[in-house]
Amino acid sequence: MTEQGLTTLLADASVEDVCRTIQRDGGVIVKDAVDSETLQGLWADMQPHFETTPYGEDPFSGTKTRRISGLVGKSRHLFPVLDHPLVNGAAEHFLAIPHPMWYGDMKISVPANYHIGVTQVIQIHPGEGFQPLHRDDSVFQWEHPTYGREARIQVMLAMSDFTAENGGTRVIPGSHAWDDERAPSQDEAFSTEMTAGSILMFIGSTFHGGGLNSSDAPRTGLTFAYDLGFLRQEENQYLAIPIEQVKTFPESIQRKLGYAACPPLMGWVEADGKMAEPMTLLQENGQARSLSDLDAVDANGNKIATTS
Ligand SMILES: O=C(O)CCC(=O)C(=O)O
Ligand SMILES: [Fe+2]
Repeated sequence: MTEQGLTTLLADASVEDVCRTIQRDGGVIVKDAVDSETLQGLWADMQPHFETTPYGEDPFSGTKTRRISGLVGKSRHLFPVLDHPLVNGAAEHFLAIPHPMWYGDMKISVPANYHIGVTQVIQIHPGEGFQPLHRDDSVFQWEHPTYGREARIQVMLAMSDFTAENGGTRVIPGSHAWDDERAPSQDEAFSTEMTAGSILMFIGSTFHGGGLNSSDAPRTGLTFAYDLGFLRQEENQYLAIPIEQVKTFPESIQRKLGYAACPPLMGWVEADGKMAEPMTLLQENGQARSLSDLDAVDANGNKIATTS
């Protein structure tokens, strides 16, 4: 366990390095993970929303903090961040874990997938205090030690520099391993210091919270979560983004919004008289992809149909 804040890796780090560090410490920082063109695009797209978004009204939201949500519908510059190979690699590693189950007398292995759980730009203004330390998997009332798997991986992109003075996210390294009896304390938390374009990634069981801003400028971060595909999304993506707009998005983003079903059966919708993937509803003359096409495998790794 580290005695320091989280480790910072460079953007050319491997998925294995990222996952090993998260597994050990509960989180990791990746420097310069997002290019300046994407960052500038995000700033431009968010600008009008800063002007119309009020401060929060409670200590968790922050009474000197602005939160802009529903980001997938507000900025296509978010797409490369959602598709970032290190983020997707970490989400695959921690969330898309096959689960064994019986199908009649056959022991099968069914993979999970992941979808977007929440999207938010969080702008902490001068004078804001510490946000209470918390675990983001609390929304699922998740137990700790976890049920052998994580529920969420959270990403925080620094849109402006994060420092100890301006409210850089406070993280307690190693706290993902704590049980539910142990309280978090600011004495054990470290501020995330990273330059704009860098990302902080942590798992849902890691204690963290927004920092106190004693500087004279706002701190701006863009956060999103990937959640286990069979858990309800914290921010309702189906209601946040009109389906006609979702139809214009690339397939990878549609799937991440939750229009892919999670094997074996979660999230289906009737189409052509079949239990089909919601993706079918997004395609012009879409052929219903029956859930029996999903990817369960038997003990020998052979693909099997789970319904029919
Ligand atoms: O703004 C931050 O640095 C963290 C915010 C956070 O953890 C939350 O709102 O859940
Ligand atoms: Fe949080």
